[in-house]
Amino acid sequence: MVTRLVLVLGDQCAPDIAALQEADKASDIVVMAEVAEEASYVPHHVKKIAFVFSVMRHFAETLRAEGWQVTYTRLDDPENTGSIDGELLRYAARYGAREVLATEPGEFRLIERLHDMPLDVLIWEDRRFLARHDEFDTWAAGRKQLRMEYFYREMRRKTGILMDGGQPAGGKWNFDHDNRKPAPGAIAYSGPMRFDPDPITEEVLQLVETRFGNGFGRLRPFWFAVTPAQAQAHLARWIDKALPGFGDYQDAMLTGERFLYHAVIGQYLHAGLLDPLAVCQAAERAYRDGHAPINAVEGFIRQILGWREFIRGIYFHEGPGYTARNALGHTRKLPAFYWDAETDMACLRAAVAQTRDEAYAHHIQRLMVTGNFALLAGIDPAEVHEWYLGVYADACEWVEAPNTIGMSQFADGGIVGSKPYVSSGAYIDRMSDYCKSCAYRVKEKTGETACPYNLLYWHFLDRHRAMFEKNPRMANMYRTWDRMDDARRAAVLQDAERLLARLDAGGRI
Ligand code: FAD
Ligand code: DLZ
Ligand code: SF4
Repeated sequence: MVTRLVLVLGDQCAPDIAALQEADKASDIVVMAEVAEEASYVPHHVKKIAFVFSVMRHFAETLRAEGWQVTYTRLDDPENTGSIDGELLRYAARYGAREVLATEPGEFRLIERLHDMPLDVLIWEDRRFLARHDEFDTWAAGRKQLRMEYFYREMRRKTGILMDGGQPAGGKWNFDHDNRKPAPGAIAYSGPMRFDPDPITEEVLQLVETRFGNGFGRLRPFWFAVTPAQAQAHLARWIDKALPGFGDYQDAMLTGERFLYHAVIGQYLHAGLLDPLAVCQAAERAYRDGHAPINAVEGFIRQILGWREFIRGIYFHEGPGYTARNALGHTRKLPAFYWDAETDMACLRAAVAQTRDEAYAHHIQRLMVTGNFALLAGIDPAEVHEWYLGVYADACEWVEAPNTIGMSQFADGGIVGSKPYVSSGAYIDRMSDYCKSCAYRVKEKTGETACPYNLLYWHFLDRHRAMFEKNPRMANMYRTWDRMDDARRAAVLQDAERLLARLDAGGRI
């Protein structure tokens, strides 16, 4: 029998991944490889690297126990060629293989690399997603604007999730209106389930300490789930303890409460430890059993069935050039405080510090704190993209890029969002307790101690007037700006310029 190689990447550790479904256990050889290129093409958080390697090592053990032949390259293997294609070529030569079975990687960089190989590489679409590429493309064809809400309804109909005889459960498709409560006084959930490293993980942690000790982030305590059973236990506990509170406080931010009621499951879904449909079904059961209200359950399911699938559709629909887009022509360098949290802005300090410690920040921190500041300050979206792709444990390009380039930085010119997500400090003040402990004053609109978001907000609107003033969703903002007297407008712009000059000079902000 001819031996074929079966490639399983670090974010494809699911037992039913397409390439394994297509392979023959009796004759094919599974290739898994920890390689320097994947671990360093962006400055990954050390917890993320450890998570990927530990999940891979556990999955290789599972496959072996199921009777697969697995060749597993460790990062410190002296023969390691350092790249996925290098490892495939090495094993092809060793086993006399000509053919590689692969599941489509979640990044064009790697897809192109596989296509360029001097081997026959058969690539199957990743079947873990609920919408196939052709389904998304058919849905998108002929639409002037692609909006998540309509795509989400298709996904609800297709899966039957939260449907009652063709109608949406609870009588509405979307309960987002009920989900915008500001930060509560206290949180009745202690955060994600934490797992002590087992011997496999401990070995990985030591390797990461040795090889990436100077990398971004805190490695220990390392608490992520690294097996399907652990991820399942975490999910079950979250549904029990936190799902009922998810909807109400989805957009809230609280100092010292890094997770609030969020599920913290992105990395588990993407790696293959959790199945998205099963997660939605488990959440739906909590609603049907009366354990969680509809606004929480619908809000959560919309994130997975709606946003996650829609965002992936956009990535593959838009194609390889997407990450280079820069519709607003922003060129400023990413400030150093995105790496070291050395800033007097309490909101940014909290978001970056928890990113450094946990490789996690929730959606509103990513969108309205770190993302909002980068957009207002005119940071080069390619630098912003590289940062987000590196620092979060759940960052894979197919999901990170449309969120960063599109939703957060408006660098795609309005494909993901119909208007830029920009706000002054008032939004952060309403949704968090950060402003209370900040060196800046959120109520001040000009001057040395005025909140930087306030200054940069008007600067952004003013410098991009030609692009946005005709946008009906932004008309109010321009009306407010135009109603200010000339002297005040000039003072705001001058203070904003001064702030940006300080930023460019590397001064503390
Ligand atoms: P929850 O709030 O509990 O939601 C549950 C799940 O829904 C998430 O795990 C995720 O799988 C899905 N989901 C929610 N929002 C989105 C969304 N906007 N797009 C796609 N899926 C979503 N998400 C990533 O998975 N990887 C990324 O690299 C990533 N980068 C982002 C960058 C920026 C600038 C922004 C604004 C958002 C980004 N997101 C990314 C989306 C979102 O912030 C995260 O999915 C979420 O914070 C993960 O935390 P959670 O599991 O606690 O999410
Ligand atoms: C993220 C990541 C890292 C850090 N390391 C590896 C690795 O050593 N081997 C591997 O197969 N995959 C790794 N990954 C995940 C890949 O980068 C990911 O498959 C692609 O970026 C496509 O999403
Ligand atoms: Fe952030 Fe401005 Fe509030 Fe300070 S005052 S925490 S910079 S929003």
